[in-house]
Amino acid sequence: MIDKQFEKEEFKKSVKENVKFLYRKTLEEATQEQIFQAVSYTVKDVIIDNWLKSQKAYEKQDPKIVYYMSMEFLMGRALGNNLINLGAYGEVKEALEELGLDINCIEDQEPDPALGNGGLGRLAACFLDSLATLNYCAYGCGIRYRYGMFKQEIRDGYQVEAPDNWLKNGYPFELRRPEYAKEVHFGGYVRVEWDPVKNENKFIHEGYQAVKAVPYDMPITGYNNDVVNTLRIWDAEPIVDFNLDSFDKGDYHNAVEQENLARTIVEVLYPNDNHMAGKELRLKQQYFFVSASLQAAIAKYKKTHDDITKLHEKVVFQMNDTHPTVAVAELMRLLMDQEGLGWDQAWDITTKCCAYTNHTIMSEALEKWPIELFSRLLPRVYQIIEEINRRFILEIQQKYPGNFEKVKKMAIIYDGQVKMAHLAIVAGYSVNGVARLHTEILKNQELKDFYEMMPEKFNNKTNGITQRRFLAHGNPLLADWVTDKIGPDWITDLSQLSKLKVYADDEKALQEFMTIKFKNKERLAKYILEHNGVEVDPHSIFDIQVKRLHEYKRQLLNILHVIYLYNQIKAHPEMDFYPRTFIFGAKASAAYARAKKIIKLINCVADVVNNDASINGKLKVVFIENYRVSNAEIIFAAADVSEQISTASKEASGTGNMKFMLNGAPTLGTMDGANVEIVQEVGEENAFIFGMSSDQIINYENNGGYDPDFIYNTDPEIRQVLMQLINGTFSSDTEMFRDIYNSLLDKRNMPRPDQYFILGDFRSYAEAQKRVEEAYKDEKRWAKMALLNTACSGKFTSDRTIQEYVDDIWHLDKVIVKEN
Ligand code: GL9
Repeated sequence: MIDKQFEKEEFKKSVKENVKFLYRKTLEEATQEQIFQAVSYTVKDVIIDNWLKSQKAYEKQDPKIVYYMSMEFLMGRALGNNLINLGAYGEVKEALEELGLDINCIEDQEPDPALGNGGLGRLAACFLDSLATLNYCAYGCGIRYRYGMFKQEIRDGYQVEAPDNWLKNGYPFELRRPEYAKEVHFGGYVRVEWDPVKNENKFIHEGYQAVKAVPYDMPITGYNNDVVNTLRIWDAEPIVDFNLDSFDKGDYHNAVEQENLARTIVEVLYPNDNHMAGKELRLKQQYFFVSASLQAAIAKYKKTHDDITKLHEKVVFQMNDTHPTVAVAELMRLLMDQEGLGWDQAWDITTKCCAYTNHTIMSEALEKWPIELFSRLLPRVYQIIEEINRRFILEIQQKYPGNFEKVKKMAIIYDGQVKMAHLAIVAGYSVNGVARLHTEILKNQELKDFYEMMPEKFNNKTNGITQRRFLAHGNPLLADWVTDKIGPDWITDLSQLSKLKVYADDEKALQEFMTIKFKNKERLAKYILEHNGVEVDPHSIFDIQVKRLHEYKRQLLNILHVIYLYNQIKAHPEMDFYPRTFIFGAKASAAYARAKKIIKLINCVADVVNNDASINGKLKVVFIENYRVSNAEIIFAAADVSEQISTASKEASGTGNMKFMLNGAPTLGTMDGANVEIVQEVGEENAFIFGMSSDQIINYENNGGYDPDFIYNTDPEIRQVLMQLINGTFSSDTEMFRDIYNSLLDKRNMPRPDQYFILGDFRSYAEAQKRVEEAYKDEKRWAKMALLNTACSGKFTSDRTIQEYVDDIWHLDKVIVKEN
């Protein structure tokens, strides 16, 4: 099963040779970073053989290809994951040990490629892993940002952003492919010319600025099947020849601008989560990678097929949120202006090739571009969108004669803006949400009009996560235990985990399970001590909330509850209280002032609580700096409680919730996103559910009647907690948290005070937390709950999600690469 290249002796030899070849050093002289590079090159060698083999198999079998178009791929480190999927992790670990090296230290040398913000980008990464593992031919298409998600430092309790220069030492797992470079054009104007031969107008784009898109390919290894797919991310380079040319022509200004465009376009990932910044450069990024990816896909298709009108038989473009939906118009442009098709034919193909996934109902995330900006930047593409819009409005009027409200609500271009979601729904043949509840809300609320007009397009695909990274790699102790109990098939068939249910009352098994949890808690405690300088007790309950910082995710509810507990312990020192460690990890968007203040609040509360000797260490608060994929793996493995406490209806799915569950942490959560399905799988008695339902929340939002002020005035304990935000308890500057306080109570808040119903859910949350404590005190009961969470998490593998996409949307063919 293990590839020959991973014979230990050969592997060791190869690493030594690479160190010599790359750095002219012996192993003893090389730094850990250099050894990481050498090890990675050895692994890449093996991967490249499989990559070539996969390519050959694809050429021979000619399968349909999915292009997963995404502005974000939050890949995390590649070395360990590749070793897992090659079935060589154990072998390599031993080989390195024999060389006197620790595989964990070597893995730690790798930069954590963070070309994504959060759930949406990580989902894309999990999908690529599952596609390769399930033997499907797939390309990820994205951007090779010079700087990924910023590094977060906490200074004096504040978030400080530092650039993430992930390419500084060179990235061993990427391959530059200049032979596949494409040109992308911006600005200029469209000249219309009569074509007397074809008897129709020709549209000629002129006076534009051009950028060269150069692809870098990263290998995506499947699990133990020799499949290697490709993540193709595009870099921008100036077009040198054109430059000199225009310089000769005296067009110096334009030449410089073009250089600048190439330099700035892929410079940095926008660090926004569920929020649209509306910056011109962002639209440039979108068009840049979409145009290059589509050109490459068409060129690849044409190499082996001569009928472009059958493109949809071999190609599907999945648009990850609205970010790449300009693809619809760009594909029309390429089919008409480059391939010479007429409108109707081009539209027929486009609407059979494009599908759209919606990832949020947060209104501030909806992408809308001013027509002034759009038409200036992409004049020909804008023209095409105008025509798509004109034809769509005719359809609306035909279906709903005289109903101008419908046109107003559904048009693609309205109020001087291009609405990208509308474009995606009109042109896409599939529109999916990412959890059952989310899809229902789309159908019945947010996208109701579209659902009524085209119900056949709408479908649900509940998100999933890859167990290869989040169990096999992140939690080796539990992975080995599971394999010991039920065999190794769970690695590619997570439904196997249900076989663990027979151990739910087996005391020995429960003990083993909790011993592993304890060891993982010790591992995290060590990490926290090393990185935060805080000592935490692995015997305490590890209660963890890690995710992007956003008001709707309600980290504020969590920390206000911590303050409430602190008050309780201080007021009743004799009170029975099980020691608890509240762990947070979250990046706030650099421009999201209130989110950053909440980070400061968490750290200020931590300062007070952690240093108050009078509470005997019963309560600890830790903010883990720079939460990212690599430390997430350690964090999930160590969790006792999974905090999933978003305002019901707001979290489209969540995927962290699934990673906690897989690792044996019960959910403390609202009936939101995929939590609903988690509870269905594990049973309500093995989760801690609280808070208002999405119906209640939506009802308040539509009809009013929510009054946080009343709660504040009638619940003295809540009132005390809120007063402490502004009376100097956690900061000598009493104005420090005024904005947070006001956000909950000030009537001038739009659309209303306490927009996310924190006070409304507070009591219910506190009561659920009490139930957590009671359950945890009963060791056997808790162990059973924890084990059942792992045992019931089979549904939430991204393998299941991908198979559903394949069956219902993509219709891909399986490809065999590994001969037996
Ligand atoms: C998100 C949703 O907020 C999550 O609930 C969902 O699990 C993921 C994946 O479907 O998508 N939508 C969204 O805009 N983000 C999500 O995480 N944010 C980013 O990561 C940019």
